[in-house]
Amino acid sequence: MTNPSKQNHSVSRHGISKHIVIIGHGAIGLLWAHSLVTAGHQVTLLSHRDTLPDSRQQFITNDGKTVTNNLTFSHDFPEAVDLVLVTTKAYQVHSALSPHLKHISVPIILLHNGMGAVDSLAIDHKHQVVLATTTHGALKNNDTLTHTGLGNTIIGNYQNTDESVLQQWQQRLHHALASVEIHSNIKQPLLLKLAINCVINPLTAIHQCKNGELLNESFQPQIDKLTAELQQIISKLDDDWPHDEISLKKMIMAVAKATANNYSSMAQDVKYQRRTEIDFINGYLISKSHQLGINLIENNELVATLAAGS
Ligand code: KPL
Repeated sequence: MTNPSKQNHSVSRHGISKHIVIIGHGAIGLLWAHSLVTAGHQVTLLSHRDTLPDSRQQFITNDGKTVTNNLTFSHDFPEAVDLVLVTTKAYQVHSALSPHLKHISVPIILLHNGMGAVDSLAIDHKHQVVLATTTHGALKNNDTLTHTGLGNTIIGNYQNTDESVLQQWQQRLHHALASVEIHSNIKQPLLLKLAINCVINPLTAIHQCKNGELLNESFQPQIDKLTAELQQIISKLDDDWPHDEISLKKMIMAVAKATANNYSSMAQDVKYQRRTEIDFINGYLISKSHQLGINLIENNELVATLAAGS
């Protein structure tokens, strides 16, 4: 896709301006779009909506400033692109990216909750694929995006991305929306986020409660059993998994505490009767458990309870 002759060589605050295509204009896609545009980059937000969103979009920064940015929404994949950032829901990654995949020769970053979406893509050895996870909080309301919580984004090579290329993107992305770090074994932070989501998301969705309510004593026996199962399977999926049951539970409860006033994405999906990402969260580990001959009783029960309620 990169066509050097057509590249925009204007200078951003931190070097040459790049053209980034963002697929998925939910809260996290818009957060990156506003942040990258503010840092001087060119951004195209790919949309499949019949009516494209208004280009005038409000951005309320984490320190409370309101900025209006002109964002470019398009139905068509542009030419002369330097990076593709995919921020759709996990179950949309395949349909959103597949039509463009064969034309893309620049790095693709997949940033979504859950795991396994990359397995459904027809990527070949030429594709440079980076996986990412973030803890930033953002809320989308009509044409206003509020950056509700500062966080951290971790990126790592999944296939074929040179270390130097990864480092250049880490720096550009970090300047736009700090912090961004590289992890040499991206599977590890993804599995940790997955474990956190396997507990917080379905429980808050079933009970329609805020994340912080999971700190209540009444939830602890179920969270303990879930954590034991998660530890059992994840330690088999990553040879260098650094956690034990106790430290894993601490990490999960720390996120519940840090996001105590939030409704998880899954609690909101259930409330608004939208499809959830359960297949890519607990469902991902359940499918791995079949391959490994492990029975994830608690996780299966959560999935069944959610399905029964929908
Ligand atoms: O990622 C999240 C989600 O809601 O999907 C957590 C970490 C649970 C924060 O709400």
